[in-house]
Amino acid sequence: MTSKELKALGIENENLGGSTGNKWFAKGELIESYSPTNGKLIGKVRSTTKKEYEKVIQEAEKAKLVWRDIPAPKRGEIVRQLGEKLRELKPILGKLVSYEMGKSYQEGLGEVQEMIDICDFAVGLSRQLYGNTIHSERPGHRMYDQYHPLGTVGIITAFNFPVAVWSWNAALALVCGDVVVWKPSEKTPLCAVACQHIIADILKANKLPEGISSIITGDAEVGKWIAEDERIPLVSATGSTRMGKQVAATVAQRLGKSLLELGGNNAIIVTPSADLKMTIIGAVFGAVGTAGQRCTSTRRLIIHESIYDKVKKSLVDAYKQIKIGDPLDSNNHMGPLIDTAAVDMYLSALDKVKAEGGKLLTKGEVLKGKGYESGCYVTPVIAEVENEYEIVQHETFAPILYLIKYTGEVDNAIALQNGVKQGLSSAIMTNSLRESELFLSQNGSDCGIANVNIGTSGAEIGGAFGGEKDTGGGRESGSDAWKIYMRRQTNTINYTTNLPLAQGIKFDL
Ligand code: UN1
Repeated sequence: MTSKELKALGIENENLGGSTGNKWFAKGELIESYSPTNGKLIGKVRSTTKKEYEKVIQEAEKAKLVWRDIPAPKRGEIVRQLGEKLRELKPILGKLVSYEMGKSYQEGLGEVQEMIDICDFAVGLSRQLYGNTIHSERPGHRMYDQYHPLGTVGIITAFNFPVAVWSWNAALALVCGDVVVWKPSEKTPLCAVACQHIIADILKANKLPEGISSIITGDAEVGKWIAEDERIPLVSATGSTRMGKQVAATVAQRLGKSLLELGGNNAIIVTPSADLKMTIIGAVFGAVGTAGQRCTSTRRLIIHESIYDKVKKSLVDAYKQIKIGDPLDSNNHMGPLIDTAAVDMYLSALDKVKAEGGKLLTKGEVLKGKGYESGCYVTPVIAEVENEYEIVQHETFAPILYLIKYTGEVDNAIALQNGVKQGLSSAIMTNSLRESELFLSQNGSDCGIANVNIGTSGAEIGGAFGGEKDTGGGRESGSDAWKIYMRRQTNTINYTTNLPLAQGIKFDL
């Protein structure tokens, strides 16, 4: 990525981190961003100090009074402009995502497409923030519920979707009349700087207060300020279950709301009637796409014993075709892990698989030599395991795919699929209506996302996104996920000259 391309996204060698609108001021410690693709320094960002954080929140407090008073469809117009700008910048922003995070260029573009899609969704939504009307039990009374803006929404995001997750939250929050304060991952700060430049320019061009969109940069400590802050009624956090539990506990202490989108341990059930070609493509993309660093990545394949050996062989053959290298080179399927700490976690997970009795079907190693200088490239692994292994129960953010055999009916496979703490995404490959309906029923998958004849990753923004159990229970993006960004109010109006009481209570003076 050239410095000219970076400049077009507002990125300099050294960037002032935290900003409200286009005012960049953070002067804390330097965060250096290295590309996992080649180990080169891309740029530096200053982290936000506590004093600067205060300034951000004060700006947000001022801006929210103006923003909530602007009609929702007019707020939608601002989000429409954001979507337009993203369309224009898609090739270059997609490239930055790929370069700073390490996912393939195609997936970088796909991530920016998710941003565009959520903007389109939010624009339509800005005319559909509906409440219900309710028939009152009292004569001459009318009841309805309506949704009002919440105020300031804190957004904490992870490195693996360094731009899209912000947009899922920000696009909805903005049409809902909220202002947003974003703490991006310290591993991908430049993607955040680029997004903030885009939205800040739009706010400026429309003469809107800068505090409508802010970023604060830094580590978990900065995230904690958001979680503790009573001026932030909703905190949306994406990341590990460990992080989510800390955020949830802190936010709950002050009775704030949290929207949590945490770890997954996603499985595909492969039944005897599965279309094997579709299964292999879905499983391989799910397991090695984004180098296994999506929260929706396929981590487990639960395969019926009658087709187990066939599926295993096809997978091992497919893995031989996978080209690993610079994600910006379209010949490669898989790029690097985010950093060398992630590589260490991958290696330690493989040791644990072996120690617990698992068998690796492909070699798990760190690649060396030309093109692999960053030390972040690893080979994707297929391992035969038991579902109960401690390591299988754990989400490892790496391209490790576990094969688990099931016998008998599909109920056994569903029990294995549900037999983990996480509950994000799940899938079944089947041509049996009975199996498919059972999987989607109350006795089926316990996940927030349950798919039939597609893989576990690559959800569209139109549906609500999130999961149960250790995944945190939150829902982002489509369907009616917008409701969490607003406060609900029930209104009852009496248009008579009498005051009848509800429940038929008599109270005469
Ligand atoms: C994530 O990994 O945090 O379903 C989000 C998918 C993407 C989003 C993943 N639409 O894989």
